[in-house]
Amino acid sequence: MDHAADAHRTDLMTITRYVLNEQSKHPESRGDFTILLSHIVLGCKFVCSAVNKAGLAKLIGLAGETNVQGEEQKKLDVLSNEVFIKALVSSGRTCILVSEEDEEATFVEPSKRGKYCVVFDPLDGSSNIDCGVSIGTIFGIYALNDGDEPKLEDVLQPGKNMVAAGYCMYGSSCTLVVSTGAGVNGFTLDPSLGEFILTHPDIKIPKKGKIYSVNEGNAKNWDGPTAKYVEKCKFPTDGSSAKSLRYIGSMVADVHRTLLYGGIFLYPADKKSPNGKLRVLYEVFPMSFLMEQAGGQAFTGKQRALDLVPKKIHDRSPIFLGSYDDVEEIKALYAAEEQK
Ligand code: FDP
Repeated sequence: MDHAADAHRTDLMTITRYVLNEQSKHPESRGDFTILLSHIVLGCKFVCSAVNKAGLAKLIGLAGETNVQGEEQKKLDVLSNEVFIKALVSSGRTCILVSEEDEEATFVEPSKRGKYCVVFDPLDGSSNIDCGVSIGTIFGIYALNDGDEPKLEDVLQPGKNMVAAGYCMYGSSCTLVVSTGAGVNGFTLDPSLGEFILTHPDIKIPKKGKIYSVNEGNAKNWDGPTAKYVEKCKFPTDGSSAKSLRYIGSMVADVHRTLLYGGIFLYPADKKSPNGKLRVLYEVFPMSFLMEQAGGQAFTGKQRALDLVPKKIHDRSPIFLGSYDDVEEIKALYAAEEQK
């Protein structure tokens, strides 16, 4: 009998235990972040359960549709947004919330305010909901100085100022990947316990990968460096093997695979969408934060993604993120283009 392995199996590192351990390294900490994270975890569990039951419960459908009982049905992304807004407000630790679902930022009423600003996409990859493909929640967190009056500029900050970021993927298992700026850890929901267990400690992305991930249907509208890069992935001229193409079309799933297996995920600019498609605050920043924390890079075609300063809460940006060496290649192509 392998006693060491057995001890490991019975000594579970739950996300709460992990965060409390981390908290104890900062004696000045009042536990506010731990409380905030536990409310995010609750939101993830709720959405995971709703996503799993979606087919059965007929939660899928258009918002405003009625079911056979004549009750109004909520579309999963609308439901997920409500769940997260309520979980975040009730934590008593947030002051500004920016959601992909809401045009305006939510300012939490003073009696329920805390110092954290949370930017999030409650259910990313929504075009995949109806066919049961992996989807996810993405979040990033900024912190105000104690006593500061919250204002919109507090969330219009570069991604490098985030204090934490993460995503939860609702796939064949429910996986929560988080960074508080000291590496990246992955937790998998054990449905029988209702707890996220540390399954992927200290995730490091391979320095170079064998996969590229992009919507090639947009190729005719790409700029020179993107077109050249994808061509090199398929027809390498340095004697290396061609890369494999994997594209789910659900950012959380594509980024999760990239983080674990290495390679590059790109949603570049094109003639039709000069700023790309993905949103800076709650897609580009959290994923770039995680990539850098895992040893990879994230680039916009012009600069380090985390240096961007968003002007509006729903701004978009092109993004190339993944293994360090793969992103170096695309950076070199853009640098060469600039020289011309
Ligand atoms: P979706 O439109 O399904 O919500 O930004 C949202 C997103 O999905 C990302 O999750 C995904 O990476 C991207 O859009 C897919 O876009 P394309 O369909 O244009 O490839």
